[in-house]
Amino acid sequence: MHGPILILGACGQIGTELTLALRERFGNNRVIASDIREGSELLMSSGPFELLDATQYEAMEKMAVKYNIEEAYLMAAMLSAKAEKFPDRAWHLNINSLFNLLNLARVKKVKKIFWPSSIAVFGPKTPKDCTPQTTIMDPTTVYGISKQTGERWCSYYFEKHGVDIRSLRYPGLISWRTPPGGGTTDYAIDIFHNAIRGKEYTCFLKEDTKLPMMYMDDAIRATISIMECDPHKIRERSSYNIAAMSFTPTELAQTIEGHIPDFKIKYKPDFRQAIADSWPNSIDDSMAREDWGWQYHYDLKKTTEEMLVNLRS
Ligand code: AKB
Repeated sequence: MHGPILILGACGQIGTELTLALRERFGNNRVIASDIREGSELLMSSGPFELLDATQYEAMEKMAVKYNIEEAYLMAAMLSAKAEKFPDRAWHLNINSLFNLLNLARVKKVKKIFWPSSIAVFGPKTPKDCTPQTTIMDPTTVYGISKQTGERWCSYYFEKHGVDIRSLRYPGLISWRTPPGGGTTDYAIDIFHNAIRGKEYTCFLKEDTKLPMMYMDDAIRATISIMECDPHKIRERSSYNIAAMSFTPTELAQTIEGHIPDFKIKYKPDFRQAIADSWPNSIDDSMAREDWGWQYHYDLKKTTEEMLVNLRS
């Protein structure tokens, strides 16, 4: 039987879906959700919940001991657009929460940990197309700098302290259950909410801005799959590139128009354009495929269908 699992930042976009998926897989009571605020009705009613600030080491340690936690997922983070507005808060949250979890694993209070990185670790000098696993990384955003630093710490704790850390560089994630907040790729979700309400959408990125994206079900499957992988197969202890699809706002709008012919979009780029321009167009995930069998299931067409069906119901 699987030991108890702790989710830190369980009420956010990824945390909510991950908690629900793990509860379905291992049983509701084996997955302890925690966050600094309460989450959706479904999350709160489906299993244990604890108020917990991931930047507080003692509180995290107390929780690990209370539930005899075996593995923990740290999903609390401030995303790219918001982090540009609050650099100090972003650094504090993104780095100290990771440090706490790494230290908790170092003293063996948890056995295995997951921490998400992002395509934001790359920057303007990184090759844009089919960005390799190992390449130039010169992030120009607060969020990207925190993720790149985090990756180095993950690798360090694995090498020096034998911490069993697993990590993925998520692209923009598209989901319908929980709203995103503060990201640059959020347009790819907002657009669906406007489309189903028959509203014109004003996109904050330029029409030809191509970014790597993934449907949430694929991201959750990738996360669970790397956590279940035999440790000897994991060659990369900083973070793995993973990929599914890449598209521009125009391509997404055209796919939506295939279902909602009178859907309208206009473009009014803001400060998020500079963030998007510094990120890759597409990602080479061959190492994840080779090491632990990663393969996406959802392309743009299938993602669009799923988003429209679920948001309508
Ligand atoms: C963001 O837009 O900040 C995130 C990310 C790509 O990590 N979705």
